Amino acid sequence: MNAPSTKAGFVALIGEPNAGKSTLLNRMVGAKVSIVTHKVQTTRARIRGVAMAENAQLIFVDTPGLFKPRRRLDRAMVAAAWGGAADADVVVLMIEAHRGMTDGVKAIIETLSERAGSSPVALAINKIDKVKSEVLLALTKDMNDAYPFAETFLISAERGHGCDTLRDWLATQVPEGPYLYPEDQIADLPMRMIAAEMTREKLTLRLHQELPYELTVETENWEERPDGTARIDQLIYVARDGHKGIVLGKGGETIKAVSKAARLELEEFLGRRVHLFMQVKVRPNWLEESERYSEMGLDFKDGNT
Ligand SMILES: Nc1nc2c(ncn2[C@@H]2O[C@H](COP(=O)(O)OP(=O)(O)OP(=O)(O)O)[C@@H](O)[C@H]2O)c(=O)[nH]1
Ligand SMILES: [Mg+2]
Repeated sequence: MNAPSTKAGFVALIGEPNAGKSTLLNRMVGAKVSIVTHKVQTTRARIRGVAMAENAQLIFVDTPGLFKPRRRLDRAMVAAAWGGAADADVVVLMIEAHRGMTDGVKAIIETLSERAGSSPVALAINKIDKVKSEVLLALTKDMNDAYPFAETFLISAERGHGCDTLRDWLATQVPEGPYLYPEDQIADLPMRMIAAEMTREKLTLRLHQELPYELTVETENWEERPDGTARIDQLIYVARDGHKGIVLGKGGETIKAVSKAARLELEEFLGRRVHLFMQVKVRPNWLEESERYSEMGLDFKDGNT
């Protein structure tokens, strides 16, 4: 008897910032590998998460949101997102049910067929928990009139509605072939980067206005200790003097709270104790330094185009 055949392929999740791409990736993987906030432009680089659907291995590629870039970092993020779509076996365009066909969505559709090449593109209308079903019917029609989607799914990435159906369909779309990752692997991202992202999420949730967009977090050192704990040192780069004080907070209360929240999440992820240390550094030019981009997993040159 022949061994049951396996399938494996890449599924790119693209869409406007805040569409719920990272939430969907985490749901599909069954663990939090990509950070989520209520703010736009949370994800900065491509993040891969691995999910199994019976005999198919789906490698979900979370991407930064697509928007009109202004700065070098924006351009590198948008290039990374489109690059994810170009490399994928299947593309899922996520939009928000309550926002509908925004100008941003229209702009994505304009270049979508060129970018996706011959890969099928599915539409996932997310956040259906926020609208009435009549809205969904009309939106499904309008979107399919605007683009020949292979299939449309109505989902709530947060609550899980429709996600199994989407996953099962995606499994039918990836090519036959051996698994690309060990079956127990859930992410393809170095732990030091996951740890830095967790801290950046906590900072983004606490800091206001532009500040989250003007900082970056790097894990400088990771030391495994004989007692089974880990000592992790992180650097938070801010662009302005004034920002340092805001990140620290009165009497250091902001950084303390951020550090505690990040540590708890990291301990849960790793299943062991962590000693987390953070330092804030003012580096006015970090947004123009190629090393910062490679640490984030972005291509510095992409920011030039
Ligand atoms: N009501 C509702 N909220 C959702 C749903 N899915 C995601 N969200 C929320 O939408 C916000 C954005 O979610 P993310 O997953 O960070 O969105 P994203 O597309 O990855 O955003 P960027 O990384 O900025 O491009 C978060 O506050 C989520 O909790 C959903 O199905 N329903
Ligand atoms: Mg995201």
